[in-house]
Formats: sequence, structure tokens, C-alpha cells
Amino acid sequence: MNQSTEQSKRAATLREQINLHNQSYYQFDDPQISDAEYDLLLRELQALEEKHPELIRLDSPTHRVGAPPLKIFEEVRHVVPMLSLNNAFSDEELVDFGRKVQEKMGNTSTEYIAEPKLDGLAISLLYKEGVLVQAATRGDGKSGENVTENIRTVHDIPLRLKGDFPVRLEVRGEVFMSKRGFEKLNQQAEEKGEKLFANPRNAAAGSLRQLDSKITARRSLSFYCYGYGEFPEQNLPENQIDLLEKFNQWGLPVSPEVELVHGIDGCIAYYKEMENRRSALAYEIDGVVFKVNNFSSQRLLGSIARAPRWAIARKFPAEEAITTILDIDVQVGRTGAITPVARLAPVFVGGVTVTNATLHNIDEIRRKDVRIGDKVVVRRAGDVIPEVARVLLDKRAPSTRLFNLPAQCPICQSAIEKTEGESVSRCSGGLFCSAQQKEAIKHFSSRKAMDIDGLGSKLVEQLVDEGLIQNIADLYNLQLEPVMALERMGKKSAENLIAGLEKSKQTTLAAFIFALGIRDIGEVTAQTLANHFGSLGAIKAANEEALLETQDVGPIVAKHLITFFQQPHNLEVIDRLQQAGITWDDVIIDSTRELPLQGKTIVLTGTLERFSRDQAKKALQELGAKVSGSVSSKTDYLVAGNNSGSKLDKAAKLNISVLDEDQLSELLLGKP
Ligand code: D41
Repeated sequence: MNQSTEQSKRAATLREQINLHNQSYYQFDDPQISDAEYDLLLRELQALEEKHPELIRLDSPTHRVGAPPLKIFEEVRHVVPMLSLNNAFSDEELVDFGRKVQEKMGNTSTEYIAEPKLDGLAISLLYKEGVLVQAATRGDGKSGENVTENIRTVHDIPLRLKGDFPVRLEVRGEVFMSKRGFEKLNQQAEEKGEKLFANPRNAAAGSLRQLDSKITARRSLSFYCYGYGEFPEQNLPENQIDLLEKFNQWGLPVSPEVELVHGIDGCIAYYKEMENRRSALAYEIDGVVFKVNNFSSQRLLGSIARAPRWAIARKFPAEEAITTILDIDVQVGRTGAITPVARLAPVFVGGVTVTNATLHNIDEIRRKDVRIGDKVVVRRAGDVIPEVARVLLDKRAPSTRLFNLPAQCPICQSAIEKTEGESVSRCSGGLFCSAQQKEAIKHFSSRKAMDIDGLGSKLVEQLVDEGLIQNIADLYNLQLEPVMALERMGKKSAENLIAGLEKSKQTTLAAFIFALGIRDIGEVTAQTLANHFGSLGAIKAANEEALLETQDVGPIVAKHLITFFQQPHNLEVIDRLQQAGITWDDVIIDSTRELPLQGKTIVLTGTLERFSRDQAKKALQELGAKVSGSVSSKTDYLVAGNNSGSKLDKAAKLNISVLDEDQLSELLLGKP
């Protein structure tokens, strides 16, 4: 064999090996060799290609690490224009869109493709004979920038297609950065004292618009495709969903969240579901996109003003908005924790009008350099409490004022104290502080604690302010008449409260422990304690050593428990609660046998038909399982209901057993 065929063979082998290692590393998170060994292979291929440029292939993995920097990006004209998307900001606007589709189509229920609206940037990829030859940004839709070198560094994007693809093919999709990739990038920027990116979208755009593709190569960008540009007419399937299936076969990534839905009702249901799942997704989305599935229907509907009439983006309410901090107050929590709260000029964000936002603690205020009078970005994501995300420093007026924590609790005037090493300051007033009284009672009556119907937080405040109650035990002494006499209270509401109190008396040990509001004892730890000790008496009597034997209990939690049960005041309150008739069945613990699901970690995903998530979680915990929110190598089972998404994929990759709802029932009934 002559030298040049030998080298060409070696290059081919190296390409294949590197591609396989890339796949293990980037797709399966499961590297097969060390970074150093990988570098050796890559450098050998780079050296070969440098010496023998005729060996360079357009799909060589050496392109993944970046090319020499460009001076400027060339312009690329889009032969098939890249359309834009119309937006719907409410269900009504979505219904309106559906009505127009229906009018034109005349038939009954239209099929739509539903998919998340990724918050990244749109690009167009050109494949010739299956090899990626050009990538361009959307630009103004008619022409964009040539970002081929940068796109070659994105590992989700195949440099060569698999299978039976058309000779010339233009694929369109979104390049985006995962939430984790974004956090990592900003962390590195912070360490180097560089400017931070405001959000993953900007980070993705900034990374893709680097003239030096070696920089792009170091950013973790991802890609999903959703459409086509140039595409041979005769190869086009009937429906959008079939096209996505083809993309998949050719090795092009398609979002696993894509679903076929029926009619606008189906679209609305999908929107609601994604709204709930949004925060659990690995990447930011700013809405969902619906497209008429059938291509001939799409053609019939056509486009106006460069946006198709067959597609619409249903946008989520913006999660960030700009407003002014009018003042800063402090709030006193259940355990005395002092939380500074920004009073804001009212602003519409995350679908509601917000007037307060948490500033977390004084260290956060200093870190973000927040001052009274500042213009700030307020964030409200899902059901999370609105927070001040950052200050617009370039808009700061000279009149802004620094905020300092008061020395005394604004409610009870006790001293505010800060433990060294902790960022939280606390009111030292304990249960003499009426703010702490109120919060403790609200917590006690909340759904996952004693679940007292008819006792909302406004009523708790009224009851304390009017001197009818001071602590949780006083609740069960409440009489109808004084409650009825409260302002804005009628006979009916008062009766509801008394009935709610009566009903709450039958509870579980775990709920009762949780309801007591012992510091750092959340719902899960309360359940663990109940399972482990079986009775309140046993928990009260446990010393540090015994407590530390419990799963999830460390020295700090153990100390909080011991301190709590040492205080005569607390013991008296518990006594009074039991006197009032609060009962539960002790948990039977058979010391010779562990709980059936002890030590098992289970994740729930999708919607179950026979249980709510909370019910399933509770039932599993009672059998000793730990119920976690995300799939990892520590997960024993994934319980997947309807419309399960990315967790299912992850479980498959990690080889984790997946149970359906029937199998969950069997597990709960103790069948193998
Ligand atoms: O996820 C997205 N951002 C997304 C954007 C998507 N899932 N689908 C899209 N579909 C289109 C059409 C219907 C025009 C093919 C889009 C976009 N366009 C789009 N992205 C930026 C401008 C337009």
C-alpha cells in the first residue's frame, strides 16, 4: 500500500473514532476515554489534515473545534425566505387563529403540530449530498449572515446526514443554549470579571456571532430543527409530522416535546401543559408554536406579510419587566427570618401585576447593589415569588438611597440578630413576635400540614390582631360567636372555620410533625421521621445519635429537633393540641423488615389518571421511597404518566426502569 492511501485510511479511522467518542460524550453523557486520550486522537487528525489538505473532508470532526477567525460575516441570501411567526398573547387570540384556519379549510377538526418555542435564534442549514456546506442566520428573513464555521462546532448538528436524504436540502431550526450551559458560561465570566449575559438567548446569539469560531466551540449550544427551506417537491411528505420523522432518520435532532394535537382545544391543553412543565425543561422556552400539520392545507392557507397563516406562536407572559423600587421594607417569617422586600411601582409581569418583590437578604442586596429609587428588572417565573433580578446601573439616578437592615424587629421591637456565616438575619422575639405567631399559624393550617379548610391567611391575621388566638393550640378553643363578630365575617364563614378545624383533627403523624413548623423540617423529612420512629413519643425521646440514624437528618436538623422538644412552651402546645382531640394512627414499624420502598428513589413525570401527583408522592413516601424531581443515575424507577417528555428520554439513556400507572398501583399494593 502506498503512503498516501495509508494516510487516507488512517484519517478515515480517526474520523470515525472521534465521531463515536463525540457521540458518547455529547449525546450520552458517557465518555469512553479520558480527555487527554481524546485530544491525542484529535491532534493526530489535525496534523494529518494540515500536512495533507487533500484529506480534509467537510464533515471532519476537526471542524468542531473552530477555524481561523473571520474578518466579517459574509451575507447569505435565502433563496426561500425565512418567514416570521405571528403571535397570540391570549387564548382568545389563539381561538381566533383557529377560527380563521377553519373558515378557510371548511373541514371539522384540524390537526396541529405543537412544539415548544425555543428561545434562541433561527438558522438555516444547507446540506449538499448529505454534507453540511452552509449555515446562515435568519437576518431579516431575506438574507442573513454566513455562520458556517461556528455552526460546525455545534455538536447536535450533524456534519453529514444518514440514510436516504435528498441531494440538496435546506433545514431550518433554532440554535439555543441550555439553562445549565448558560449558568456555567456566566459563572466563568464572573470568575474572570467579564460582563455577564442577561439570558440564554443573548448568550446563544453572542456565541454564534463570534468571528472566532474557537470561542463558539467552547460554548455549549444545542439545536432542534422545525422546518425546511429548499426541498425537492417530489420528496416532500404529506404532513409536517412525517417531515420531522424524516429529519430524525437523517440524524437531525427534533424536539422530543413535539406532539400532534386536535383542534384548538388540543392546542390550549398543550399550552397549559407546557406552561406547567416550563421550569422543569433543560432550556428556556418563551411559548409554544402550533402549525397546521397537513402540507397541502398549509399551501392553501398561504402567507401574508411574510408570516404564514398556518402557524402561530402562543407566547407565555413575559417573565421579566422593568420597574422602579419605591421603597424597601422587611418582612418577618415563621422562624423570625427577616426578608427585605422591594415595594415597586406596579408592573405587569408573568401574567400578573406585581407590586412587591423579594430581595432575599442583606447580602444579596449588597451583591446586586440594589438601592431605593433604582430602576430594576423584576422576574416572576411560574408560581415562584417575584424577585429583583438585577439593577439597571446605567439608569441610576443620583437620588438613590442605600438600604440598611433595622436593628429592631419592626413588629415586636426585639433585636434583629445575624449568625456569623449565615446570610439570614432573624428577629429574636420568637413566639412573642406577632409576625412569627401569624406565620406559624398560617403554616400549621396550610394544605400539606393540617389542611384546615376555611382558614386563609387574611383570617389568621385578623384572629391574631383581634387577640382571639396567639398560637396554634388556641385555634381549637375558638368559639363561633367571637369569630362571627369579626369584620367581614358572616355566620356561614365562621361555621366553615369551626367545621374545618373539627375535620383537621384527624391527621397523620407526618403532617402533624410538618405542621409544627420546626426549623428545617420540611414535608419530606417529617415523613421520614414518622416512618422511622413510628410515634410522636419516640421522636420526642430520640437523642442526637438516634436522630442521626434517620435518612436526611444531619447534625443541624437533629439540633433543631432536640431544641424544639426541649422547650416547655412547645411541649405544652403539643399537649393542648392532643387534648383538643388531634389524633393520628401511629405508623407501624416492623423492625425486622424495612419499609418496602426504603432506599428507593422514584421520579414522577407526566399526568396520572387515577392519582394526583401529590397523592402518588405521599403514597410512595409512606412506603419509604424518596421522591425526587429529576432523573439521575441514582433514580431507581421513573413513573411515567401521559404526555411524559424529556425525563422519559433521560431514563432510557440511563437504563432506568420506567413504570406506567398500572405498575405504580402494583408497586403501591406491594406486588413485586
Ligand atoms: O422554536 C422556535 N423558536 C420556532 C421558531 C419554532 N418551533 N417553529 C418556527 N416555525 C417557523 C415557521 C412556521 C415560519 C417555519 C419558528 C419560526 N418559524 C421562526 N423563528 C424565528 C422566526 C421565525
